[in-house]
Amino acid sequence: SIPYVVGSKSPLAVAINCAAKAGEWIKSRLGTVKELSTKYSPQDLVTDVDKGAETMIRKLILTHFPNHDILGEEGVAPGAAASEAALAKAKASEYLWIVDPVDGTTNFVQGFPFFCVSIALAYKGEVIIGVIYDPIRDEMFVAEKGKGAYMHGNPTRVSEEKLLADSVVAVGFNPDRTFAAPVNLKGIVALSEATRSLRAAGSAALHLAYVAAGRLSGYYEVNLNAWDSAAGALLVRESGGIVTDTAGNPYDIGVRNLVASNGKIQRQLLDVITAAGATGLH
Ligand code: 2AM
Ligand code: CA
Ligand code: CA
Ligand code: CA
Repeated sequence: SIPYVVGSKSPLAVAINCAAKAGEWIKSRLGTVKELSTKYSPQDLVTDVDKGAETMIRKLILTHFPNHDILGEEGVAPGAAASEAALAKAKASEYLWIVDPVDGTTNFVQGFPFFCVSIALAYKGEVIIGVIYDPIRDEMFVAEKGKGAYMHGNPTRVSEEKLLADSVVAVGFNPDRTFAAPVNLKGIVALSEATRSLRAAGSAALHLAYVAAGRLSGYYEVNLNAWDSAAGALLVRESGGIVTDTAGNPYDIGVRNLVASNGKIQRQLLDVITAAGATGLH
């Protein structure tokens, strides 16, 4: 069992509460965003809603767990170097909350209804809780390490597909036009030929929740950050699936090039990505 302070509110309850509250607020702000800024590239959007939701989540976590650390996307300076530095520091934490207040900001801004709140808790670097909330469909995906994954009380289960050729797989279009995107695109082309069909709906975390729930059989994206993947990776594993980096190493919060699946097609996915020269940068 999880060694948290006896007598405190359970971290799972706090994570669910944070995701529900932030998600509801985010939904209420749909269509209201007037001020858009970009972070390190024109593809990298941030809004007052991303920042407001992260502040809301931080406050709520610290009310219950004042000694815990928080790694949130909007609390980190833009760019890979700052993210790496924050992650290195975070790995030294005992309890670390990993928060993506809005995963799918471009969708949120467009009014395209596919975005979520992603909250994970790691203990000494290992993810023990993962919660992903889609406020549009009111779907709350939760996982606790060793205890399974659920959506509204029902266990989630990965798909049964054995062949990549029969599988629907999600991918992400990496926005970094200078180096990551060209590699990423080679993988996408190869997978478009090897799968039944591809989807790219613009939220890494929600794609992972869909792999956990068996709505997709796999997922591939390069150059992710811990806040995109931490909660979703636990959901997939606790639903019977597998998450690795593009070289096949098991998931940890430092993995940037991610392959997730129902397990049965993992080797086939890795082989196609490797043959395409699309394992990304290490
Ligand atoms: P975000 O909406 O939280 O920014 C889409 O392929 C996925 O990539 C989304 O989960 C999105 O998360 C993420 N993403 C967007 N911009 C990114 C960037 N500049 N670097 C890495 N990931 C990014
Ligand atoms: Ca972002
Ligand atoms: Ca994200
Ligand atoms: Ca985000």
